[in-house]
Amino acid sequence: MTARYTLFIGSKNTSSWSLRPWLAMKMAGLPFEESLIRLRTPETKAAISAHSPSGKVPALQIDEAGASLVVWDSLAILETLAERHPSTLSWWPKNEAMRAEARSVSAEMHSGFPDVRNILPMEIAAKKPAPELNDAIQAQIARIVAIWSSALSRFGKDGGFLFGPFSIADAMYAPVVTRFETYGIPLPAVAQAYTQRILALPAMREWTEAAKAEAAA
Ligand SMILES: N[C@@H](CCC(=O)N[C@@H](CS)C(=O)NCC(=O)O)C(=O)O
Repeated sequence: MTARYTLFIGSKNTSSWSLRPWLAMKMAGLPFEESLIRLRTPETKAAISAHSPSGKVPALQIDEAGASLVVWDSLAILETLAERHPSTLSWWPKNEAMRAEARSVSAEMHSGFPDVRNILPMEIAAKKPAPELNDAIQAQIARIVAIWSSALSRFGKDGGFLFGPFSIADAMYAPVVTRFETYGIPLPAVAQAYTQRILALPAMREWTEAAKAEAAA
C-alpha cells in the first residue's frame, strides 16, 4: 500500500525550515499534500501544535495501512524520506567519504550559522540592502562559501550541485541561497553560479512564486 504524505509547512515567504523537505520531496517526485500554516498569527502556535509535537514546522504526517505517524524537524524528515524512497533522489552520496561530508555540512547548517539566520532572515519576495555585517556573520558567510566552493570544485563541476546530483545537502542550503539573493550578498563566481542554479530549479521557482503571491496578499 502506498503511503499518503501530508507536509505541514509555514508561510512560504519566511519559513526557511519548511522549504528544505518541501524542495527535496518535489525534487524526488514524491506526491504529497501540503498544509500551510501561516506563521506569526495569534492562531499559529495552536495550529502547528495540533500536528507537530515540537510546536514547529515542518512536520510530515505519514498515513499508511491504517496507521499514522508524524516526523518533525527538517533533517529527521529528510532522513526518513531517504530511508523510505532510496531510489527517487540521490538523498546522500553513495561514496562513503562524500556521504560523510554531505552529512556533516548538512548538520552544520542545521545547528549553526545563527547570525546568518537572525541578521538575514528569509524573506524570499523581498530585495533589501544588506544590514551591517559584523565580524561574526562575515565569518559564517565565509564558512558557507568555503563549504560550497570546496564541494563544487570536486563534485559540482559543469553545473552540478554540491555533491553532483541534487542531494539533502542542497536542500539544507537552499534557504541560505534565497537569503544571499534577498540581501544581495556579494559572492565569488562559483558560489554565485550555484545560487542561480538552485533558484532556477522549477520547484524553487514554484515556491518563490507562491512566496511572492503570499507577500502581495
Ligand atoms: N530545528 C527545526 C526548526 C523548525 C523551526 O524553527 N520552524 C519555525 C518556522 S521556520 C517554526 O515552526 N516556528 C514556530 C512559530 O513561528 O510559531 C527544523 O529543522 O525543522
